[in-house]
Amino acid sequence: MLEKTWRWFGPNDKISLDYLVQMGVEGVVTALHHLPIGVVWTKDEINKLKNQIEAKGLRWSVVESLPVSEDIKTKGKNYKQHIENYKISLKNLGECGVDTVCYNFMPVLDWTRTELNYTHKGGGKGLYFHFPTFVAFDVFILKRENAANDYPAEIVKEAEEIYKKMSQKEMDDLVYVIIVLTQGFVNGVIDGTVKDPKKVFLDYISTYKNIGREQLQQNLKDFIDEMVPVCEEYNVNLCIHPDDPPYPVLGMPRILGCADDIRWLRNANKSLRNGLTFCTGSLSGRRENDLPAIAAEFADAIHFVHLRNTQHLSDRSFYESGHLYGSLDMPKIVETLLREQKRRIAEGRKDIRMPFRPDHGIRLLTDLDNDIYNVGYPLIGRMRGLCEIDGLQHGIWHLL
Ligand code: DNO
Repeated sequence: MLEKTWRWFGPNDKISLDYLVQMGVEGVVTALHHLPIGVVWTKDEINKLKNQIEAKGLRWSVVESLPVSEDIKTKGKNYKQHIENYKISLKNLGECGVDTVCYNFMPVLDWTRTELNYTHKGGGKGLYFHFPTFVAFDVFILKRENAANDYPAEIVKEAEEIYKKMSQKEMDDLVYVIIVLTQGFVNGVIDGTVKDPKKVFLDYISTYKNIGREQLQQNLKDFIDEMVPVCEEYNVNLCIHPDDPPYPVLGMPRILGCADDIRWLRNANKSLRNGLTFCTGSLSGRRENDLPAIAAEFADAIHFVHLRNTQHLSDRSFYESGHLYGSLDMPKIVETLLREQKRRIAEGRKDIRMPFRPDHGIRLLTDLDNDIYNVGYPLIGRMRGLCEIDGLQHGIWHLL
């Protein structure tokens, strides 16, 4: 069965490793969160964290993330240095026995949501992406040049209505949610202390002025081609996280959002080290994506799994609907992954753990009492997801 993992944000996380043990977690998903993007992860630092995890009888299952700097994505001024540093970090991780490394190649922003307190039945609260509100942010609040041309006229109109009704505080909050709050703890480029986040953000966006889809693909391919030989030598599996949402935003390209994109990725470098984080929630942002089919087609290159469900709404809007229930066929997805695991076992492959983590969670019960958890990562809501998926996988495994 898929290894049960949990995203843990390091020693300052309010959810302790002891809690993880109580919940039946097997593997920890974490990173050296205290280090700035682009520096070398030394063996000392890696082992310090690894020893803490192992002292509790857990395994450091996946690195999420070893962040790829903007200079690597854009081939900026520190490109060469950052590529070298990334290689050394991979080598060090491999030598310390940490063999699965997640990263993403999204320009400037990592994941994007417009609201953090979408209210569910009975008062649980979760994350929401309201497309017209995002357009209002882009066109009317950020005022990115020519942004309106990127959207259908009726959506821009709806966005304008939303904007006109917003107070200054609501606008500031939206900026903070999109640029800072959902980013900081996952290695965002803009920290909460900058005076004018909108201005800094627009400056970052402008670095992509001359980088279209093909150029970004080329930069990703160059990055992968540099890393794969190191991964082969030190036994590390790289797994790119899909774009969330999985289409271009804010005038910048996004290149990992659908089956065609993943086909491109796998063809760009055929080594299995060039693998995928199969994130159901991210890929579900394009409703035409057939998640079980994507899982089946790329099964052999899936090194890490994020499971959560989504409820599609009109246009491109959606809310996060927990783990089992929603628009996605979670049993079918889990069945596909378990079949792949059986296949790997039969083939004698070594990478049979196939770690999954319950991705995000609705804030439930005591999660609502305070704001001590990172956005999207509450205790009870995620534990519910862990249990639901684990029950599901036990049932399916029994029947396979
Ligand atoms: C959000 C996460 C992402 C993810 C990175 C991986 O909740 O899924 O921030 O960790 O994109 O590099």
